[in-house]
Amino acid sequence: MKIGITCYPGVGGSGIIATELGIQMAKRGHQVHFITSKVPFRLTIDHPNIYVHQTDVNSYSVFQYPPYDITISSKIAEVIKYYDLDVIHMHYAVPHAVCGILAKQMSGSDVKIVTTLHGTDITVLGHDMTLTSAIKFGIESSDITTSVSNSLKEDTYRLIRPEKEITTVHNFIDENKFNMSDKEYTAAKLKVRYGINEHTKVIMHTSNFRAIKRIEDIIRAFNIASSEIDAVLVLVGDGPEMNRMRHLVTDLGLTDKVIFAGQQSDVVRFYKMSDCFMLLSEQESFGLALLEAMNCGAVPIGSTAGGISEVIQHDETGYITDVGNYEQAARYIVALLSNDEKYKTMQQNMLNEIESRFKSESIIDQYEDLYFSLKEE
Ligand code: GMT
Repeated sequence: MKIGITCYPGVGGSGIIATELGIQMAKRGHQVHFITSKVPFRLTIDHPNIYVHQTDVNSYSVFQYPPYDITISSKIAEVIKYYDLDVIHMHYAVPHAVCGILAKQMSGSDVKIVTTLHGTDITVLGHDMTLTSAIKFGIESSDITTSVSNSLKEDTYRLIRPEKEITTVHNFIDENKFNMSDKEYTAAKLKVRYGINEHTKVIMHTSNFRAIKRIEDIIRAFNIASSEIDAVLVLVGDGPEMNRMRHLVTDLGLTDKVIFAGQQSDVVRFYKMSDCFMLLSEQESFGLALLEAMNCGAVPIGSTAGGISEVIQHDETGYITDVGNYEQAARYIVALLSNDEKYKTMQQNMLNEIESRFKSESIIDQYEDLYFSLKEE
């Protein structure tokens, strides 16, 4: 099939899923066209079935805002027409599903539209009444709408009330990249680089440092737990909360135990160095970083937000804490990292769970079946 993909190309789970799906579809013999404002950051392979169409958004001074949505719609329309695409897969209802619908009309083609909801479009923008109509329109006018978790699907029905079936297709990871191979060696090397002792436990978090990630809770939980266990906290990424978090770490007297590693292009090394991965967000449709970290052997502690409990089975493959309850999170850190036997059991359960529920091949099959079902219509 000929498939167009539009996503936000920067660092972020939705762009990663869109890119990885495109790569895997290309490997399965489909022709894949990325239509984006930049080359997606995880698109690091060169494959004859992959085409990248980049749009430049003009910012003429007469326009108050750069016309991203119209520009990308116009580009999608060109690609639909020129390559006679069968399907366009839009990541996010707003703006991309709406752009896809506009592009289809501009192109005059019968191209089918698949839209995947990733979270921010619903759980954050869904509360903004000025966008509700656009989100609903994007969902209802797509031929197929998918959601990355059951929780996000339920939130979408509750907040947007679309008259449309939504299919859950969970996120997945590239197991060739995120895995346990060379874990000990990679960890040892990176520990030396960061001055971390060989036997010190490593707790990690990575995100875009937005307030909804509640990194403060992670730092406060670590502060309590670190009085009982020998551990460091490694924070990877950057964003609006960075400054506040640096101050908090200083105020708590934790500068020797918290490492701000900043934005990293190769985050796998950090997952492999980690014993535990924390994601205590107040909203999280899925938490792709959890899955990446887990397959690299880091046992997770997550919050009850959104789809996190579809990824972690409490007390079996990790722990789940109530949003905001950092004291509870601290108890779980200690329970996990002070009992080697329990840790090993959980780690093994976690690896088995990913293999049985989130195997990339079976998730990609689900998307491919959806594409094929549209071709047969
Ligand atoms: O987590 C973010 O803030 C980034 C955001 C994005 O646009 O990439 O992530 C969303 O999509 C990911 C891929 O489906 C999910 O794993 C994240 O949970 C989701 N983020 C939120 O729901 C806040």
